[in-house]
Amino acid sequence: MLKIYHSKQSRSMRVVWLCEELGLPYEVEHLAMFTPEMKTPDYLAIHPLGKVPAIDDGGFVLWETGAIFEYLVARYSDGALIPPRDTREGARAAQWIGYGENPLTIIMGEIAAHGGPIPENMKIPALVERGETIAPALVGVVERGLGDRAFILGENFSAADIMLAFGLNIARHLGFVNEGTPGLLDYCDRLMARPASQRAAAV
Ligand SMILES: N[C@@H](CCC(=O)N[C@@H](CS)C(=O)NCC(=O)O)C(=O)O
Repeated sequence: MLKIYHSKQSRSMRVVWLCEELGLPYEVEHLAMFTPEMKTPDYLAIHPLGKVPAIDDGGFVLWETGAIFEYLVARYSDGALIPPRDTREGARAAQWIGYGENPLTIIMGEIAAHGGPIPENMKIPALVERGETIAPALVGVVERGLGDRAFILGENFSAADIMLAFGLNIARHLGFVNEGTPGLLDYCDRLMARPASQRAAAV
């Protein structure tokens, strides 16, 4: 069975959510964030930087959320959730899947982590300062991309929405998604109300 290396409330939630949307059976190995258990030789053999997510699919190990998404959808879905790569819609999905990680989640994650839970000796205050300067523009890109549509690709939910939701939720927690961005507030609520995202959040 597909194994997902996962830390609660981390990026790996997106992989669990995708599997829930696909109805794909999986098992989870939990790793505690910012602890030595993520940096053991055994786990570094799975993910070379000792991060999550990573998957092990019958001995095939893969890391990087975007690559995991493409692999799981190509292998286990009927094409739902990521349109074919050789179509414009597929290229647009790749654009938002990429953007959902870098810069959106990278920058929001840096502000949240370096302004909060990481150990003091790992904190870099300049990352918080830089992130707070560019965060409104990063969120604005998604707001304009979404427009008045239900999902980022249009009327249909896709894996790109999962990728964006994670970064936007951190942005919301940090106050960059707020009453001044009502379309994004509704978008976040719509995504987090999906039964699959709620099941994933509980894993
Ligand atoms: N671009 C990578 C980022 C992976 C990443 O930074 N994961 C975080 C979880 S939110 C992590 O494992 N951090 C622990 C650490 O850096 O030690 C991906 O999307 O898979």
